[in-house]
Amino acid sequence: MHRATWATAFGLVAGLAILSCGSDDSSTPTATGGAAGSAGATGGGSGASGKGGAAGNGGATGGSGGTAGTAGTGAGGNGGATGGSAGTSGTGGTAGTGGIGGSGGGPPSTDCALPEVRCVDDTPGATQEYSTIQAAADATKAGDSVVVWEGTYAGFQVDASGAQGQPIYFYATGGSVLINQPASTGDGIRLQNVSHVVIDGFHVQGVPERCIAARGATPDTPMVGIVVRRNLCEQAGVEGFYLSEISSSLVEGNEVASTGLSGDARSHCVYLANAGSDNTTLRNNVLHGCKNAESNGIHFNGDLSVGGDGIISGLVVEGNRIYDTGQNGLNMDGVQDSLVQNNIIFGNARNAMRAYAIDGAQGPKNLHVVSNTLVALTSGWGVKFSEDLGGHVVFNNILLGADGAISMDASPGFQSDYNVVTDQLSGDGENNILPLAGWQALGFDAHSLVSAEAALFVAPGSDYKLKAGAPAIDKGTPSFGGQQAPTVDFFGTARPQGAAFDIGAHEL
Ligand SMILES: [Ca+2]
Ligand SMILES: [Ca+2]
Repeated sequence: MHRATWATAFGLVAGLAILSCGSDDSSTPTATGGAAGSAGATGGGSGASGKGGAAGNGGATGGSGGTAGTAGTGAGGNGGATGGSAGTSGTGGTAGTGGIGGSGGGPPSTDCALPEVRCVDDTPGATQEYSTIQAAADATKAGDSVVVWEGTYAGFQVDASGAQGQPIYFYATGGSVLINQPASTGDGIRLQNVSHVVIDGFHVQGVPERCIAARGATPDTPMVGIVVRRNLCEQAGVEGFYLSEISSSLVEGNEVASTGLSGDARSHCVYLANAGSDNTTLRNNVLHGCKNAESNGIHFNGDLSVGGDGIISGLVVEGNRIYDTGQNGLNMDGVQDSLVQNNIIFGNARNAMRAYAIDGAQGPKNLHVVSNTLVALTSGWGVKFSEDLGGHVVFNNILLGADGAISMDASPGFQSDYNVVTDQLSGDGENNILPLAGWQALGFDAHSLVSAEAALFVAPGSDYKLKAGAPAIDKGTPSFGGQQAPTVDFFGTARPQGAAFDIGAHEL
C-alpha cells in the first residue's frame, strides 16, 4: 500500500519534469570547453563542446546532466532539480565527475571500481567494499558517493560535508534498501551539522527517533545544500523528518507515513525547524498518517528563542499531498515571504493551512497561496491567518472548511480572488462569519464562487482531481497580485488546459 503510493510520487516527479520546461535552461560552458552537456529531453540545458571543460547543467526541472570531456578533467553537469539524470563521467585521461542527479537520476556513478564510489552491501561480493553504511560514511570526502545495494542495514550518521558542486551523495539502489535499526542517535539517518549532502532512496522503518534528522547547526550558520529525496519513512518513533537549520536545501519526492509510535503528541510528518531554515524547497512529498494529537503534515517553526531572526523565509512549498494527520496540513509558525502552490491537502483533523506566531519572532507576512486544493471538512478552515502582518496574495485555490474558507484578522494589503470557497469567511478573527457576498463587500474575491466537495471532485476523501463539469474549471486566472499562477498542475499537466486556468491543484 505504501509502496504503491510511493510509486505514485515518483510518477508525479517524472510528470512534472516532462512538462516543466525552460524555467532555467542555463548552461555552464568553459573557455576550454567540455564535451557537450546533453540537453534534457525537455527543458534541460546544454554545455559547451570541446575537450576537458565542464559540461552543462540540466535545467531547474527536467534537464539531463552533461557528459564530461572524453579526455579531459571536466565535471559532468548537474541533473535538473527534478527529473534530470546525472552527468556521465568522462573516459580517458582523468575521468570527469558527474554532477548531482535530479530526481530521475542519482549519483554520478555507481561503479564500485571508481575510488570516489564507496559501495556498501550486506552480502559479500563485488559490491561489498563496506558491510555497513556507517563505515562508508566515515570514509567519505567531498565528491564521494556512497552506493548502497539492496539489503537490510543499520542507520548511520554523517559527519563529513561535501562542497558546492561536490556533494556527498548517499544513494540507495533498486528501491529496497531497508534501514530498520537505528544509528547511535536513535535516528535512521542523522546529518550532524554538515552541508552539501544528498540522501536519496532509503526506506527507513521503525526507528525509535526520526527516520531522518538534520541538526547541530545554528540559525546564523545553517547547513546548506541538503537534499532529502525519494525516501520512504514509516513508523518513526517521533517525527518522520526533523530538519533544523537547513538553508537553501531541498526535500522532494519523499513519503512519510505513520509517525509517533513513541506516543509523543508532536510527531509531525516533517518538521522544518528554526530560523536558519530559509530558502528551502519542499515539494512533491506524500505525507500522511501522522496522527498524534498535535502532529502536522509539515510543521514550520521559526523559533526566536533558538536565535537568528526568528523567522523562516523564502520557502517554496509545492506539489505536496498531505492527509490524515492529527492537526493541520501546513502549520506555519513565523513563516514569511514564501510561496505555497499546487498542494492537495485534505482529511486532516484541523485546518488545511494555518499561519501564525507562537514561537516565531513575527507572524505571517507576504505568503503567496496559489492553485492549491485545501479541504478541511473535519474541522477548521481552508486557510487561517493570525498574528498577521499581511501582504498575502491568495488566488486560484479551492478553500473548503467546516468552519469556513478563509479566516484572518485585519490583514494589511490582503488580496484574494478567483477562489472556490465554502460560503463562510471571516476578516475579524471569527467574531463575524460572512457569506461570500458580505466578504466581497470588504473588497475581496470579486471573481470567486461558492461550491462544495461533491460538485468539485472525482472522489471526495481520496481523489481530489476535478470532475467533469466542476465549477472550478476555467474559472482561474494566469496571474493576480503580481504573482504568476504555476505553469503546471499537481500532476505535471501544463496550465492552462481548455479555455482558461482552473481553480485548485488540478488542471483540466
Ligand atoms: Ca530566517
Ligand atoms: Ca482549464
